[in-house]
Amino acid sequence: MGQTLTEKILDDHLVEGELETGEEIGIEIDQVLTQDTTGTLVWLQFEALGLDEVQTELAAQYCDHQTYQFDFKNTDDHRFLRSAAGTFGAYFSRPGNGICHNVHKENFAAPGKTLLGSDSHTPTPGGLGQLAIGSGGLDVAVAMGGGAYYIEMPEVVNVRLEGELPEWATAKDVILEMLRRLSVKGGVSKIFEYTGPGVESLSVPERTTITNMGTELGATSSIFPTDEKTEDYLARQGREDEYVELQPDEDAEYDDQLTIDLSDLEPLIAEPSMPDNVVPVSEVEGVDVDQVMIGSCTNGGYEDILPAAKMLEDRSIQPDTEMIVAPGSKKASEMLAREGWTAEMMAAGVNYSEATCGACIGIGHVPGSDSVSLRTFNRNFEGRSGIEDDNVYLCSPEVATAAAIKGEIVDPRNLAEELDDLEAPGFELPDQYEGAENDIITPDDPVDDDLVKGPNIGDVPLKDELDADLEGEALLKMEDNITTDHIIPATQDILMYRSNIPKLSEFTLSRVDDTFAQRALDSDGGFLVAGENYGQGSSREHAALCPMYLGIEGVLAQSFARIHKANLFNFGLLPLEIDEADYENIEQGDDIEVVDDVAEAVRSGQEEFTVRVNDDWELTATLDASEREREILADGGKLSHTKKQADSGSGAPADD
Ligand code: MIC
Ligand code: SF4
Repeated sequence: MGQTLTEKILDDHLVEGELETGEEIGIEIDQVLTQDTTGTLVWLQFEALGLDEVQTELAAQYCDHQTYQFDFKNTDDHRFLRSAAGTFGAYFSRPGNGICHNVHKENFAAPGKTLLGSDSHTPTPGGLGQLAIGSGGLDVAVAMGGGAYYIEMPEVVNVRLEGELPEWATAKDVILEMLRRLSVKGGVSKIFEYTGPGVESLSVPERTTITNMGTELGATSSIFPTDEKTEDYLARQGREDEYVELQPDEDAEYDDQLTIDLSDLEPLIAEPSMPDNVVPVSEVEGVDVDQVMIGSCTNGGYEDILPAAKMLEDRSIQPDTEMIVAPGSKKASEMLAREGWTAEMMAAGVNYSEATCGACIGIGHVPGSDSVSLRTFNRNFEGRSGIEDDNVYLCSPEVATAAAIKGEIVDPRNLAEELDDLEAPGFELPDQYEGAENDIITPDDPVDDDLVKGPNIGDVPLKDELDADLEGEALLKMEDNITTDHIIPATQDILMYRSNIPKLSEFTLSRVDDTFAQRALDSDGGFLVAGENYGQGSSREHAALCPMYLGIEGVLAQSFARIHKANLFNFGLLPLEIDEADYENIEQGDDIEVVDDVAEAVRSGQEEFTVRVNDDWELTATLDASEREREILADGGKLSHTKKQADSGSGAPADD
């Protein structure tokens, strides 16, 4: 039987298990990436594991999320990260050089290689045939030390693309269409493999917009085959020697298939406040727009900003609409500046920013109260922009720019009719991607060779082994689709404590209930209760580590998002699945007791657990975990587990 492209790459990297859907597999990781807000924990854990040198072919540390350095704590984090990259042997991308996914795509992404990153949008280079997966930081630290990365073998879904995009429809509309059809839960435990005749009509940057935002489907990854377009793109990046031809076998068998006819697509938009609230732009025409932002790892590339700049040439944006352009990389920014496009945008009224994530997580350009913001980003979770009752829409650069020109949401096809000299802009790839040559420090020529830790950088807390008895209050009951932005928000006031867990923990779930952290600290243990898809969104392991620090023992949820569930295991929190009726019956404040000898039951492979509520009624909860995950959980998390293994001589840290 033929293999899918995903299976081919996994097969090449398989160190444990078999490629059977749902079975746990261990794979070798070729490249890792990390960034400034998850990276400090990655290196602190790398150090705590006793590791002293990067073992993967390549490791890259980016400084991209908080590059304005409003507080010395951010600057200290960046200095620590530079020192860790120098000490342990990673590339270091300086603050302001751009968003990890954009800079990685330009400099390092390579077809056929595996990439693990402590950021949920790590799958971006799937657009050039790399199998890239997002994870918690501890998994990255272990992989960087040479250990395998473990996942459940996902279903591989064939997304067959036919036809070609019509004018004004873009790659963003392809992924918005996927979200419209499948929802933010639709990709959990799946890898989307794009095939079919429509693939060749899409450039590599367009493909990476699709693979980037596959994360919003909850997917493990998304990937495209490679072809002349991939080879050409790598050549323009000066890396043609890294091209490898990769195609699925003709008789490859997929777990599922869907078809998108590109020629049927039209400009789409995700309404507030979930990326799957997708409707045609024409349905929401006329909504007044206060702010327009172009940027992020989804649509902040040279190829995304160029169409916007062309649309703005010799035009002005509306005086009551602000437009901000934040390029995804300094290279893109430098090229646009050299070609004169930055000046065109500025002349039109654009506020031009440095290359950073920034506003995507509410750092800078926070929308005004009761206002509408149109962004080319990937997430519009409520409050993520920095203000609670926000109205953030997600769309393509073309739709965003049309709104800035008109001052209201408008289908760009209608605007083109109205303005008669507005044409669908399109874009050409540059002959050579050039610029920002001074912004990557290589491991061969590091700046520092010793760790530099500022006063805000603390140790990573450890948890004790799992107890036999688990009992406590249901401290918080939450609804469906709770994001890691709810659990630990990433706005500047909170983000600056990412390396200081005791302080950061004070903000745990504050966006849901600001009394939670103190109540958790005051109680002796306790549980969280949630609906479907608990922990979707960001990969931040702080969303498991902080509840652990506060003494939370476990989470009872209808279902979990993939990365967050792995993080719960990594920090020793019991993730139990419950059904909808039991979820409805549990009240916040109820007394929860897991009846069995929990430590023993977890180790022995028990799947069903009896949970007694208020000493009054019982429910059955399920633990879906591999043998390896059970051992990690019982040992109090992956750090304790790995140390224990090393101490007992049953394996070096990297063997985990
Ligand atoms: C995000 O988009 O939410 C982030 C900020 O990039 C996170 C990482 C983090 O929380 O630091 C992600 O996507 O994993
Ligand atoms: Fe940065 Fe936003 Fe991309 Fe996350 S989603 S990496 S915050 S640009």
